[in-house]
Amino acid sequence: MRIPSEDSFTSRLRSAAVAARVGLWLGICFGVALATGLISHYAQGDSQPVPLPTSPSWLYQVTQGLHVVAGTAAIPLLLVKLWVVFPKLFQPVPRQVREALPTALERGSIAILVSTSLVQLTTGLLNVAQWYPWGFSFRTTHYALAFVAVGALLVHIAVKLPVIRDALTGDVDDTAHDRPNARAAGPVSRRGVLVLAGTSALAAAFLYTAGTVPGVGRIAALSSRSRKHGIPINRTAHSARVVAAASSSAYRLELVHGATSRALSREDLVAMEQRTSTLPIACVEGWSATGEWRGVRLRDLLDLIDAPTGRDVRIRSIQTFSASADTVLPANFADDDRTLMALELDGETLSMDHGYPVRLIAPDRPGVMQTKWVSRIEVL
Ligand SMILES: Nc1nc2c(c(=O)[nH]1)N[C@H]1C(S)=C(S)[C@@H](COP(=O)(O)O)O[C@H]1N2
Ligand SMILES: [Mo]
Repeated sequence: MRIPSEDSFTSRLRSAAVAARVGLWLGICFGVALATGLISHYAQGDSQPVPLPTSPSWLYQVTQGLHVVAGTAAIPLLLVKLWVVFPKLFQPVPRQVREALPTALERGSIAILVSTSLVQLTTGLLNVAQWYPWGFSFRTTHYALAFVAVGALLVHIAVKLPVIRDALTGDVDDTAHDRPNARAAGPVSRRGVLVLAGTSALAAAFLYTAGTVPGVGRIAALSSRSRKHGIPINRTAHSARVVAAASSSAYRLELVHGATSRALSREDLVAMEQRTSTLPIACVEGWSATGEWRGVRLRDLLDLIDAPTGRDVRIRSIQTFSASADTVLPANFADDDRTLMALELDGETLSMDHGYPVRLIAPDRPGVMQTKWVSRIEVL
């Protein structure tokens, strides 16, 4: 088989004018994904030097929804962009060292950009589909690679800036930056390619993440989950192996503050003053759903063990092997009046899959840290 040369690609659709426009949209998607991703990563950290706000309660729902929508929309855009610039892969390497070095740097940065982007988008996509076929921590890897991708993207933009500026200010049918051979008309116009790229980006984002939009969750293709009380179930009690302990009459919720401690049965919790909070669960995987939760205010429980306000609180689950099993609830979340140890959801006893006997529900908190099957609350 003969390796093609740059000149063997003759379509005038593979042009700087198209690449720059699709690249601009892709850049916007990456920017949104980076900003919202940093928020999510920070919110999931063990401690936040600057505390995040608890209001509005839907803020994380919006930022994480945007994160997944931006990432999903980027997939068709990246595919179109790669198709458009594909001939560049076959550009001859300059002979002179003086020219070869910048070319090598530029191509190196593009190789890094393309490969990290593909890994980021693929692993993100699988994450939304709740399929984790790898052995590394998704969050750590996704976070680290984001910086590599953005670094390479900045180099790429800097190198191409003159062409980008020209292409974006000129007409889409302008041929100034075309390769001399790229003269053949395509099956559609350049505008047609852009419309196609834009519509598939929107369609992908919608189909894949419709779970974030109230009311249309049921048509979400891969992000669909089984539901009870209209709220998806991310991990069942059975797969978390908590059924026996959660349904046992020996279950107690332990409250610990230094030497002071209490152990409450579910009946003890039911006997306390019950409060209602309407709050969303906003999963890092993009879906979110709002429920009416009823249960005991966390602050009321902390008062039982004389915990002062302003203290972080460690929340443990009956479940032992999970990122959600042991997390820290920052002080401003613990003291918020809406933060509950929920016993009911939408007027019914909490189902086993939603965290029976009792679960944490706090405003503006990543879903992954809304601990189900809570067994212990410790003041730090
Ligand atoms: N103990 C425990 N709590 C957990 C989880 C878990 O796997 N184990 N999953 C978390 C995740 S990722 C989300 S999005 C929410 C989902 O809550 P739901 O299943 O009631 O909708 O619970 C969180 N709490
Ligand atoms: Mo989640």
